[in-house]
Amino acid sequence: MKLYYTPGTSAFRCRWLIEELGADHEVVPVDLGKGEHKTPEYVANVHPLGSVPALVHGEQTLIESAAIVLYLADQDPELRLAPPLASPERGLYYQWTLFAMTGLYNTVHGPYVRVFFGGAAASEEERAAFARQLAITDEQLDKHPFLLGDTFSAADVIFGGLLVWADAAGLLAGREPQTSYLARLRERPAFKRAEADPSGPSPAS
Ligand SMILES: N[C@@H](CCC(=O)N[C@@H](CS)C(=O)NCC(=O)O)C(=O)O
Repeated sequence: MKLYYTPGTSAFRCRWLIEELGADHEVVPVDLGKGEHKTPEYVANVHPLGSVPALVHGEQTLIESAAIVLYLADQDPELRLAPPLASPERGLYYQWTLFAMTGLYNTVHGPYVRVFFGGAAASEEERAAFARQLAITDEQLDKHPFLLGDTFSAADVIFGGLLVWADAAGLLAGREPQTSYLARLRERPAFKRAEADPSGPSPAS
C-alpha cells in the first residue's frame, strides 16, 4: 500500500494505523508548502480535492483519513483494532470515532492550524468549547485505559490523533484523564514509528 502523507496533518492518523498493522507500505511525502497537492497530476490521479491523505491499496485509491483508518483496521481481524460487528463495543467504536471526527475535529482544527503557523493562542471561548466536548470522555478514560475498555482500537487512533493536535494547540494542558491517556498512546511503538518521519515537519494545512 502507498500513503500520500504530510506530517502534522490528518494523514498522521493513517500513518499511525499502518504502523499498528505492521503492514508493508510506501510513504509518498506531499509538500503542501510547495503546492504538491494541487498539481493537475495529483488532483487527477490521487486526491480529487487536492488534499492529504490518500491511500492506494491494490486497485483502489481512498481519501478521507477516518475512512482510511477504519478500512485498514478491518484488514487484520486478529489484531482486534476494530471490535466485532454488532457487538456493544462496535457501537462505542462508531460513537467515539464519529464524535472525534464530527465534533471534536471542528473544535480543535482551527486553533491547531493557527498555533502551528505561529498565530494567536487558543481563546477562552475555544478552550471552553474544547473542555465541554472533551468532558464526555472523562468517565470512560477514568475507568479504562482506552476508549473501548482494556483493548486499544482504531477509535483511539482517531481520537488520540485529535488530542495530539489539541496538545500542540495548548488546549489539553492539565486536563485529566486525557493527558495521561495521550501519554499512554505516545508510548506505543507504532505511534513512535509514525512520528519519527524522515520527511520532517511540514505545514499543517
Ligand atoms: N476530511 C479530510 C480533510 C483533509 C484535509 O483537509 N487535509 C488537509 C491537511 S490536514 C490538507 O490537505 N490541506 C490542504 C488543502 O486541502 O489544500 C480528511 O480527514 O482526510
